[in-house]
Amino acid sequence: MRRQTLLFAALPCLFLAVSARAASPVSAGDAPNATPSLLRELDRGADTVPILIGIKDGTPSARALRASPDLEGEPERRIIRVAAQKRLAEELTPQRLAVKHYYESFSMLAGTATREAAIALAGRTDVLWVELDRRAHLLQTTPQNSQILVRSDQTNALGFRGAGQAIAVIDTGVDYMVADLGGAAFPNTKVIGGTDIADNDSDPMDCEGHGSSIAAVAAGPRGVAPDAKIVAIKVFSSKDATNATCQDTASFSDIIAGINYAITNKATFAITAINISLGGTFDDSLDHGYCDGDDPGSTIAIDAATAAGIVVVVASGNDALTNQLAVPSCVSSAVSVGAVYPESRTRVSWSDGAGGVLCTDQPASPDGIVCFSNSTSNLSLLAPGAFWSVVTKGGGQDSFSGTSPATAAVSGAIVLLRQARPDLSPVGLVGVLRSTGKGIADPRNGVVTPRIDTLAAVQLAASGFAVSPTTAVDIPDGSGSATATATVSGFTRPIANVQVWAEINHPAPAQLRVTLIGPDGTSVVLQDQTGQAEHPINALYGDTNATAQSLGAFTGKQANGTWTLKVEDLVVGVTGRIRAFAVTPIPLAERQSITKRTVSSSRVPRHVNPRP
Ligand SMILES: [Ca+2]
Ligand SMILES: [Ca+2]
Repeated sequence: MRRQTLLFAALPCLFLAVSARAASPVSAGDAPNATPSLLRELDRGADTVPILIGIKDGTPSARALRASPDLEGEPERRIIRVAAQKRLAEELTPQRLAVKHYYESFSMLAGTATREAAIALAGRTDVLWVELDRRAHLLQTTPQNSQILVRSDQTNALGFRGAGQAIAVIDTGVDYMVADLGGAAFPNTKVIGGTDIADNDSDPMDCEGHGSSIAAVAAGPRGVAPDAKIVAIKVFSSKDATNATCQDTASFSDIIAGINYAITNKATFAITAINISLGGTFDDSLDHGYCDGDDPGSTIAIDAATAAGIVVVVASGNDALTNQLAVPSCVSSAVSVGAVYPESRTRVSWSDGAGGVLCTDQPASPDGIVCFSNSTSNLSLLAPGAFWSVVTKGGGQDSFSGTSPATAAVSGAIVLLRQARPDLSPVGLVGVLRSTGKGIADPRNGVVTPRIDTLAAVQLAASGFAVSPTTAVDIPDGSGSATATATVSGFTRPIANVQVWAEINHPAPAQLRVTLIGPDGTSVVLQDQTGQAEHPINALYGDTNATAQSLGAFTGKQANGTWTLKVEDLVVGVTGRIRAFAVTPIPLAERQSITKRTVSSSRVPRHVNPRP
């Protein structure tokens, strides 16, 4: 059931686990027969519009003919209808109306009109109506449980579908001939670019199916960002010329070459995220925090991609480990992803890939962590990682499970959020997903990690989240302090509380004192010389992590201004750096405000609650 064979082995191996411009507004009076949707499109400033035109040609209406059918008269009506359509088209000339379809069976014409012609048509006495020729999306059946859990179906319905962005999938290739993934020769409308690094050719046809299913979870019609594009970067060698099977493993140098390709081609393909549902485990059972020192090659590559504005999303691995993540998901600048269930099952057992059972969940329930999902304190996010029903190589449907599809879901979520918040940096995008996610406790190790909620993420007000622009502040060893700052602006209400995301790559957090200082100088110690070696600080204080002193000191204060995270390393020997700092002010609840101020609800400023 789990795609285990290509998954984990020892470290050298890998697992697969409109443009708008100013235009004068158009009123219904200017274009009396225009439908509201066409008026809205014209108001947006469109130069040309695809339209359908209802024509009065003297023939009985479709409704009248349904009431009194007249089959004998139909050949004559066809001639009359098309003649009327052609007269109108000739009068307008192709410059003003480029005809797409004449319809002999309907009193209707389709084409693309200039703005001026569309308005003129909507005022003619021989035109019944003019409507916008809408674009149809593939009609989905009911959304699958994973989409419902992370609310990507609701997010998509708001128009956040990932248009204009691409996800680079570093994997086994992508079957671009499958209808859900473009259904045409490479490159096509879905798989817009890519390469085959492993076989050193330009054709990234999938040799396994894993990469195709990853692309489908991230950007397929039943995935998280159905309008996003895919850049297919193949890093597994095909065993034969027909790409029927892949080699079992890929090399890290090829994965790094894939990251290099994505950075080089970022602008060409508008790449927002790199998806790496691959990795290898450490060959020991020790606690491993961030592994920048263990894998400097991946670290340089992922740091560079992040600096170039690309979010690198990496699977945590499927080894049921509770004290380490797979390489390279353990790199501090990678966004590591673990798996939860999207639905209930009485009992689920997962294979170890060698004929045995790796682990069993009994029962499995929505938001329960899947027992194979690797976890430790530096895990970034959780997402659905079981029972994705998506297309695979060759076009069949697959039930796809693992931290691999969970990672693809996060790549899709990054793209949705980027569409809503083009202002956010890679770290900011991850920070919003973390701050708006639902905290899920891992019963195996007590680590609490946010499960993505795409709707809450896209609806978080810009004033309700501030992130530090710097992401690698060195902490002095043994004395002094390092600081990172985040500036809140436009937050109009007093705060009930504040939530802080702090990520500090340090091998011995017990050497650290971490303090939050508000805009007015109020300070609260978040963490004071506590923690465990090789368990770096990756905290959501005020949400999933407790604080040394109460955050209540900030209640009722104003949020606007500069917030400071101060980190002191009190013991000489080893040190580290601040990787991320963000502040999420939580407004006093509207109900409280109404009670206190007794104002009418319509006058209370509306805010999107960051934690609905
Ligand atoms: Ca190839
Ligand atoms: Ca130190």
